[in-house]
Amino acid sequence: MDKTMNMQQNTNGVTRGSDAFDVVIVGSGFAGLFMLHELRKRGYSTKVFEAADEIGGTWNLNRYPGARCDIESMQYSYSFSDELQQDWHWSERFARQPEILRYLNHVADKFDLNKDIQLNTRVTSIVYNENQSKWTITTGHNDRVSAKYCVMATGCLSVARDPKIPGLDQFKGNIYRTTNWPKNDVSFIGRRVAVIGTGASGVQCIPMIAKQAAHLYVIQRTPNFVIPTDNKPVDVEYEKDWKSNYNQRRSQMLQSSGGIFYDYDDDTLRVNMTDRERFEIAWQRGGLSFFTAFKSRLNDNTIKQTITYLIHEKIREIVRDPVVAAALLPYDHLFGTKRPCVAGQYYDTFNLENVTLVDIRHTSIDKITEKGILIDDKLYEIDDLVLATGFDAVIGSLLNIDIHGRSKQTLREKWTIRPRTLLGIMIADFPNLFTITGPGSPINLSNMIPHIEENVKWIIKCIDYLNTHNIDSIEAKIDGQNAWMDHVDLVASQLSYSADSFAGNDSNILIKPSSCMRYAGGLHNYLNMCEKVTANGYEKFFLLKRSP
Ligand code: N01
Repeated sequence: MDKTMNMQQNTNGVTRGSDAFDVVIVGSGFAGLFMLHELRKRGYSTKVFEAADEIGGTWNLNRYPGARCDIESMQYSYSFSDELQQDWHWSERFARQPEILRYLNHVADKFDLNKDIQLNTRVTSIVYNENQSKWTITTGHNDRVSAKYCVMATGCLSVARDPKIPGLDQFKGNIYRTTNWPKNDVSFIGRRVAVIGTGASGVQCIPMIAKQAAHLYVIQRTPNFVIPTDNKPVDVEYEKDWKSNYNQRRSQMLQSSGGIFYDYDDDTLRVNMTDRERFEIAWQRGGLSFFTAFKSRLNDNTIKQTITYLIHEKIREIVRDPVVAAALLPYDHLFGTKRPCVAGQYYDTFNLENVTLVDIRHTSIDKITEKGILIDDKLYEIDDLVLATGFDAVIGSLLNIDIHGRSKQTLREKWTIRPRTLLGIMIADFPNLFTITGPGSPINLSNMIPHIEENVKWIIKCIDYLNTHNIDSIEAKIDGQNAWMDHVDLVASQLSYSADSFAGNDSNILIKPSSCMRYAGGLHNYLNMCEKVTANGYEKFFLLKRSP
């Protein structure tokens, strides 16, 4: 239904009315919620569309057993409200998915955000009207609204990727996806289960499923480095310490490469410590702060080789069967050239009698049958199949929407060869459309929450600037965008980051980015560059003045 618009000018000179908004936000995860909060605080009329039946984005959908954040809870949280960070109590050092979702619901309630969020509504198209400098947003219910600005808070990890394995639809048992786990409890007690995929999600659910299943087959194509967690309940002293030093630590996080505060690094560890001693301390402490024990040398391939060697040694120590241990050793990349996984008890799981590792690096799954998985003529009979095969990451959620920019060009056409943005925030030919943690930003190479918060602040500052300077639209310049993506590639190659380590290389990704999608030079450097662009009056962007 095409609704009649009832428009008027607000004090910012922006059109608004019952179906016309200053800003439409797509998505209600960490990014969408904070964006809404900040826009409303400044008086911009804002509407959020959310496809799911609950807020929370990735943290709503990824309910698989063992789902947990690999950044410490005190740091994987909003910094914008001191009252919020003082009041909220995290129960575990690394929060589980249900607690993170409770936190997001608490934030939405506390700041009265729900009233501007429309759930169960998928945005299907977003079309730019050049004459009016406005976007028309259409939903799956055929609602149509307009907005001066669009903010894509669609998340990097929201579109599931099913593997293209013949016969998947023939399987008669249950199929579960880590990317979209059912809300009801799933029991694997007494069941024969297979998990396909050993990425960040797979390695977290495997130890949990192994505790219940009669037998678990782990189908592994590429082994990853899996760092343990020193997860434990948050104790009173630790919490008190964080809550009394939050401001200082949050700003230290922004000055770090990973957006993480660490209370130890290679400077604070003993100077004459051997690499093995450093490694042992880091391994015991676990989590992503593992990196910091070698912080100042991580650009050096020798230390990457040393850490790789020491982790291999650890795996051989933990896993009793030498053949299984050998199959679990990452072989195609050095430590530090791909985001490592974090999970408790991962390698120990392969000592359990009821767990079988099926290594398919030299072969592939022939097909799925009614009864199970056929690999090299051997049928693994199962009752339940868990697909931990990941996401059409970063670009999937954007390309799923029919986005038409200037001259009716579609984003899909623009990104045929590779996704291109300026700073991961704006795209040439798509004026007034912002992407939070878009391709070309650090994405999950840093703590996502400070990254999201800083992107939101940049966008808010930009919209305020446009309004106070009577500017109608902002748009990335093509040469600025190309220069940014060249820089992203250069940094990735300097650090030996593999181009497709995140994008996935499965054949069902329609558009295969040929280069790195993430800025690997560190959150601190990225934010400095964003700040510089703003300070220089939005260099590398076109600013079009409003006609008198
Ligand atoms: O997905 P992935 P994910 N046959 O793409 C395998 C974040 N995250 O959901 O490597 C057999 O990493 C594939 O094998 P290969 C985190 O940012 C964070 O696990 O392509 N196997 C791989 O093993 C992460 O980067 C947290 O050879 C097939 C796996 O499936 C991102 O999410 C927790 C296959 C996919 O791994 C994505 O992680 C969870 C096939 N046909 C996730 N197709 C934390 O904060 C694919 N695979 C802790």
